[in-house]
Amino acid sequence: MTYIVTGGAGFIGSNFIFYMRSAHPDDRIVCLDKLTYAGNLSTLKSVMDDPHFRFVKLDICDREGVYALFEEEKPDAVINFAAESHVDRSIENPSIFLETNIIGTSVLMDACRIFGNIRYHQVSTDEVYGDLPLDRPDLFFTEETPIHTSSPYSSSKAGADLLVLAYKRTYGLPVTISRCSNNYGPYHFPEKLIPLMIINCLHDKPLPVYGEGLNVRDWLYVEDHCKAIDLVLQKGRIGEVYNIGGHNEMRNIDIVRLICAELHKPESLITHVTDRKGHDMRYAIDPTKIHNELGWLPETKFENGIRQTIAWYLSHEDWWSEIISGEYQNYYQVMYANR
Ligand code: NAD
Ligand code: TDX
Repeated sequence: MTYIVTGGAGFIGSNFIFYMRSAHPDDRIVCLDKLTYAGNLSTLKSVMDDPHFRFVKLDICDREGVYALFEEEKPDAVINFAAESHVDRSIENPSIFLETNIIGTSVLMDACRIFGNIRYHQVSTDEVYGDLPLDRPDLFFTEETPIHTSSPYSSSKAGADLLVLAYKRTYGLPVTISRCSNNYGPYHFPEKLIPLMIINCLHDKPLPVYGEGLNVRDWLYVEDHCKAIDLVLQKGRIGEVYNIGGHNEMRNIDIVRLICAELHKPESLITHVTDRKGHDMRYAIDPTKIHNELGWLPETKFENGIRQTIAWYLSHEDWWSEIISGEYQNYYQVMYANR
């Protein structure tokens, strides 16, 4: 099998490539990535010389380039991780989110149609369901929960999901969609909550918690997500959506306190800053469908996963110090100064 994995130089895509190389060593992976600010070639250095791996720098919106790659590689399946993925950036500049997340998805699916009805998997998010109230812990997102988005990011992901289902109905493209909750683990870009707090803690810098920090996210270790996608790819029913999540709901403030405790830093570093616009209150996935149909269950307990993740950041300073030394400083200044 040859898989085209888009966005493989980012957080989840790279972890997926590592997982697939070890779970299916005979399969070939072609990673297509534009290398935006969020993509890092250094992340992929352990597979760069692997004969079953190829890296191609390409924008998923570049129709000519994408078609040429499909013609050359004749992939059996495409797994689309490529996206603009940060909610805060989408609030500042929505247009690139529409370009990459919607137009890019359509270009990839057109290539799948034209070059032989190729199997297509869309990596989506629980954010397409909007949010749940804090006072209804009995409510969860199922695959039947209506789409009800809050941010330009989640709206662009929802738009892409609708397009994926339309390509199935209109053209008979063999598609699946997975909608996962918040991931954490190695190679998570330091603009996101967990790595940002770990790195700020290590520098004794303020820990900027939006609002009161009572918002709840349902955290899943990235490798559990990768295993779920592999299962959907191998055994999922065509045209179906699968929710992925591990029933691990945590308040932001508790995550930040836990990071302080693990790193032996004082909670006085915590600084409450202006809340995110349109901030979703609670995400919580009901993973019954993927469990019943495909036998998936999360394997990593949060208490172990977060310790492993913190240990990873401690031992990979070379990876993140390079990232935060460049353009990231401007980003941080714009997003957090005077907040
Ligand atoms: P990320 O921002 O870390 O990585 C995105 C990757 O896509 C980068 O390597 C970037 O260079 C690449 N990319 C961006 N635009 C591109 C383009 N036009 N053409 C080609 N490549 C491009 O994102 P992530 O956190 O790894 O998320 C991957 C996918 O999973 C996204 O689709 C996201 O919506 C989804 N998702 C993420 C989470 C999470 O918690 N991080 C949860 C659920 C779903
Ligand atoms: O500095 C911060 N302070 C803070 O309080 C940051 C960066 C975040 N937060 C809060 C906002 C959220 O409630 O932490 C929570 C998590 O924030 P993010 O890490 O930005 O993730 P989130 O907005 O929940 O979205 C993530 O999960 C779903 C991914 O970035 C998306 O790509 C995915 O679809």
